[in-house]
Amino acid sequence: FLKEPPTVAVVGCPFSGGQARPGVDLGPNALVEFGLLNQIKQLGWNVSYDGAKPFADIAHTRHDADDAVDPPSHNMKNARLVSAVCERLAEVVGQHAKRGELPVTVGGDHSLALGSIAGTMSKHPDACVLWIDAHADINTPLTTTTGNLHGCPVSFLLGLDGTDVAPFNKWAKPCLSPNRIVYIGLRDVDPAEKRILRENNIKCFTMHDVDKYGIGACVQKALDHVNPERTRPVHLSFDVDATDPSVAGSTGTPVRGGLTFREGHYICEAVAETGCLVALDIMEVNPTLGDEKLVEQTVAVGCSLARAALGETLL
Ligand code: 6HN
Ligand code: MN
Ligand code: MN
Ligand code: MN
Repeated sequence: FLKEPPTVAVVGCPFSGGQARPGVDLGPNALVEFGLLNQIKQLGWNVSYDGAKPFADIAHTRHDADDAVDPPSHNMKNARLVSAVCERLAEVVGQHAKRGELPVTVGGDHSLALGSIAGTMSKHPDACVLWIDAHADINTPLTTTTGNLHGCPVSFLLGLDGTDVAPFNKWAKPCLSPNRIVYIGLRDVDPAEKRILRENNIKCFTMHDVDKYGIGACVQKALDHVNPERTRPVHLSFDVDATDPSVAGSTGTPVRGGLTFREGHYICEAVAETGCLVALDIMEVNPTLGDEKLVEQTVAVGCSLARAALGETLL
């Protein structure tokens, strides 16, 4: 799916408007300062990076958007801001993909995956999505109880009831079908999300399944579901809160009982082995949460998950 020589386009997205806690916008710079670009180069990729860009002209890209500038609509907070950033991110990711590059979107909060996946789909309409997360992020504007759009991107990608609303419907067309997305790591799913997952027959490997079958079987079954012949392009969207808070605790919505360090990396390694990866997201690293040691550990895990997905092997 990619062009030779292979290029990774790191897309830094310093955005926190999809949730309430400041600091997740500092994620991209923290990973880059930790050496992400050189680490990817050392795996044999060409690397391009344009710096961490706000991706929208709208007055501010902070979490504390002014309700007068961006009034809540349908209970969604910062909807105009999130929509504008994701629309632009979709264009940028789509442009990189069309050049035969592999976009690695570094967040920033997980609302950004609406943009990154829309961008992937503009080049690879047959792509499938692996969503690695403690959360399902499939609330709609009608079901969200927090109003935080990082809990909603999947519903827009699928075009679920209630997502055909301004400002998103100006640009965000449904581009993914429910049988082309699979979850691993779930353990904090809202009641309405459980209903949506059930009604749409969406395949999920919760932490219960990881415990029961082991991560190896879960990843194999997940890939068999969305990509049975291993011929479809894969977009891997990794929310670092999928891992246990003891692994990557500097994140806004940590949930105990998560993936171990190895389980998280195994998922990335197994996706790399398929040779089908066309895009990667590393999301929700917040370098302002937790003590210095926890922050460094979380940033390091963000980088090593990316390396594993991009082909780093243990031997
Ligand atoms: N994330 N289900 C909750 C909500 O606000 O809708 C939590 C979402 C978390 C989102 O971690 O990317
Ligand atoms: Mn606000
Ligand atoms: Mn998420
Ligand atoms: Mn999450």
